[in-house]
Amino acid sequence: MADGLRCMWMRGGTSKGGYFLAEDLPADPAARDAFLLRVMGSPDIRQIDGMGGADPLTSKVAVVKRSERPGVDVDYLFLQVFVDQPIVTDAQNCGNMLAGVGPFAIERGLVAAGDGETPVAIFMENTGQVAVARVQTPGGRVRYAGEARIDGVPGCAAPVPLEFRDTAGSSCGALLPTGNVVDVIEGIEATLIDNGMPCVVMRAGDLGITGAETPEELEADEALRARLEAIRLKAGPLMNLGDVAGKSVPKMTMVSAPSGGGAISTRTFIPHRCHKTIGVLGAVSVATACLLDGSPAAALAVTGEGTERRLSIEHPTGEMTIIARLDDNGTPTSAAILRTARKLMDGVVFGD
Ligand code: NQM
Repeated sequence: MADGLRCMWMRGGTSKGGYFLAEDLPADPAARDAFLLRVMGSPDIRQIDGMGGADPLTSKVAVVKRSERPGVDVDYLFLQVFVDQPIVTDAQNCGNMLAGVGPFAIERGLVAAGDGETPVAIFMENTGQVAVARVQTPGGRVRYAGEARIDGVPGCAAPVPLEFRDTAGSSCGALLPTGNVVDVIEGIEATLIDNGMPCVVMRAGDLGITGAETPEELEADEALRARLEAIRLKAGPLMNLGDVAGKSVPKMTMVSAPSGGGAISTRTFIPHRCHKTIGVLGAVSVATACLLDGSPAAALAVTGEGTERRLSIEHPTGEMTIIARLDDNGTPTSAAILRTARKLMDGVVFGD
């Protein structure tokens, strides 16, 4: 690998990282992970000797290959490269990096571009579900420039709408892995939920915060962080995730009443750093918790009526709107979200 490996660096939603074809990476997972740690410059809180941006949101990898599954174009494996520990984990999915997968697959010739818009059906290997991305391809080429805006990213770009189906129980086996809408852990009422991302959803007020604090203020609160980690380590086994000490799930979301006209306000630890926004599938899971009668989130949320709900999930730098469809029993059946992506670099990356 002294000559480096082919790689595209992209922003996907509010995340950023390396996109690789599976065939370009070592087939042996241990060799692959050692290479990716070197590429990112981990473990090191500054990632000074690598491409990582010293933040879990910019230390991410997408591995893509042509799919052999019927009706699916490509398979996408997400890998989180820890910043400060020598860990590469596939224990979570990432709906933000997902936004770059469709454009990347078209650029690498895995999917033929139509003239105008190209739907790309993506099997998410981490959780075993399919998402459909619609990529702008005027004249048969990916267009990154456009007029869509997402909070957490300056400026605007071409829209990449993503639609998720059947995300319930993606990693935990059931939407509510304990069978309960509310569990009490360390004295705190929580909804343990997985609608695409395992999340522990708690009232901010129960943890002694207002829910309006900045991520920096929350990260500086050592007592809060210790309490969240104690809850998380107990929630992991209850959520069928086993020992989560070295895993990036479950995410820890503290909710409060909306303050900007949305459905709910959130602050999320992912799980040790506080997210500047919120993860895509994390937002889908939190939105779903808001729709469950009797949950701590439902008591605070403004969720509207009908079988199609637009739930604006407020976060520290804006909001993320989830469009949820519900069946006649009020059970969410699909979720859609708008993202954007941008190609930043295409070349060769070194990990020796
Ligand atoms: O929840 C951060 C992100 C994510 C994951 C995280 C994500 C998702 O913002 O689908 O996108 O929670 O680790 O990229």
